[in-house]
Amino acid sequence: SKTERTFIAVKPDGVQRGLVGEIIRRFENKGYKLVGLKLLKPTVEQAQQHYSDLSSKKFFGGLCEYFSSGPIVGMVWEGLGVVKGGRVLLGATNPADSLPGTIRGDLCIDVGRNVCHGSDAVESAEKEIAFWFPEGVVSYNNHSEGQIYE
Ligand code: DAT
Ligand code: MG
Repeated sequence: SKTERTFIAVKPDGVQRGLVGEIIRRFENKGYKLVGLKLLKPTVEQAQQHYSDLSSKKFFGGLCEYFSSGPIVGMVWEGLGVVKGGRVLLGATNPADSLPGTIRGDLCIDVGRNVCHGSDAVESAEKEIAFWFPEGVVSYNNHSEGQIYE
């Protein structure tokens, strides 16, 4: 449905490298609707919770250290198929495999510094949105909706 939502984050490397606007631009240009946005510095505990599914991986410690090393921009985007479509905009997890035209394919090199996060399923998106936006998201009418959807 048009109200499907996903959690997208610009990771600390993306913020430090000045890529926030570039990443937001790609979601805006696609036609997705921004319903949540905040700059925050995750604690290590928040990073561990966010990535809890990966706690058995050997890179988990480094991943959580990196994710909590500086501010991130957390966002909630809404639109038809936005969870899968958001992952398409991000590109493959490892930038070595991400196609040109994707955020990771165009903007980064190392899997451990891949500039952005995107929920991988509707269910995990709901969990991540509740975790990072416990206060809820913003409700408003998008004046372009009739131009984006038939
Ligand atoms: P994604 O971010 O595409 O959902 P993931 O959930 O499998 O990928 O992993 C989360 C993050 O962990 C990923 O963005 C970068 C890091 N990561 C994944 N695999 C890694 C690896 N083999 N070595 C180092 N970091 C890795
Ligand atoms: Mg993931």
